[in-house]
Amino acid sequence: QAVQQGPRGAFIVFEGADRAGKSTQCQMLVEHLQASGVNAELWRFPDRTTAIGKMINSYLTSQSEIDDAAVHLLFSANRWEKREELLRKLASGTTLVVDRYAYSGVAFTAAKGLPGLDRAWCTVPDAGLPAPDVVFFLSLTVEQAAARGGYGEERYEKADFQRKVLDQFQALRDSSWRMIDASQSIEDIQQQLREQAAAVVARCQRGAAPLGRLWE
Ligand code: NYM
Ligand code: MG
Repeated sequence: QAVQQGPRGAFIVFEGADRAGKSTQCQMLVEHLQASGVNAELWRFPDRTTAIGKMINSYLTSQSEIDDAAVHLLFSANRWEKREELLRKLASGTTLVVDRYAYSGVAFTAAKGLPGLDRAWCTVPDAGLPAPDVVFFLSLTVEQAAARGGYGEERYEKADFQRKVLDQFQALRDSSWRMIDASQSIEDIQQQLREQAAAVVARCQRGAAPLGRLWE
């Protein structure tokens, strides 16, 4: 466990189905935080740069087939392998804005509806990971996503599957979640995120919020 000296950074996660605008909003939020003098970094899961991440990338781009349970564990392992660095960054005062986390991990696998791979099973590998201080859930229906030009070419980017993913996300909501209507303009969404993020960053700086653990 990293020793904390001085105020810790905030652990901010973005979740949502594909095409909700998470990457755009994350990028804008990090730039805004940095411009306001907050030490902040943009992270994303899956982190496709590691050895495990490369296996995940090959699966998502359909260059390889991996057993559904096995690939679920790879997505989780990809978070565990970044845990130490994540804790170190937060302890040293860096705020992390993270594009997807374990909620995506559970929602996408559970949406497959496979026997044995229900939501309860899916949460087990991620239990005990650092819990985010806040989860911004960018909420967009499949119809709204389609109206935006639809999905890309990667595995999972199909309307029927995304509907099931949204159902799974609903069941994973907890008190850390803030629901954001992602059908608003980019600027309006960003404004709300900035206000809410500022409050979370301030709370962490005051030391008023110990970092929790996920699903324990
Ligand atoms: N995804 C993401 C999972 O299936 N499990 C996970 O644990 C995570 C973090 O990967 N369709 C899925 C959701 C996305 C895909 O994510 C790639 P992105 O943000 O499009 O690179
Ligand atoms: Mg995507």
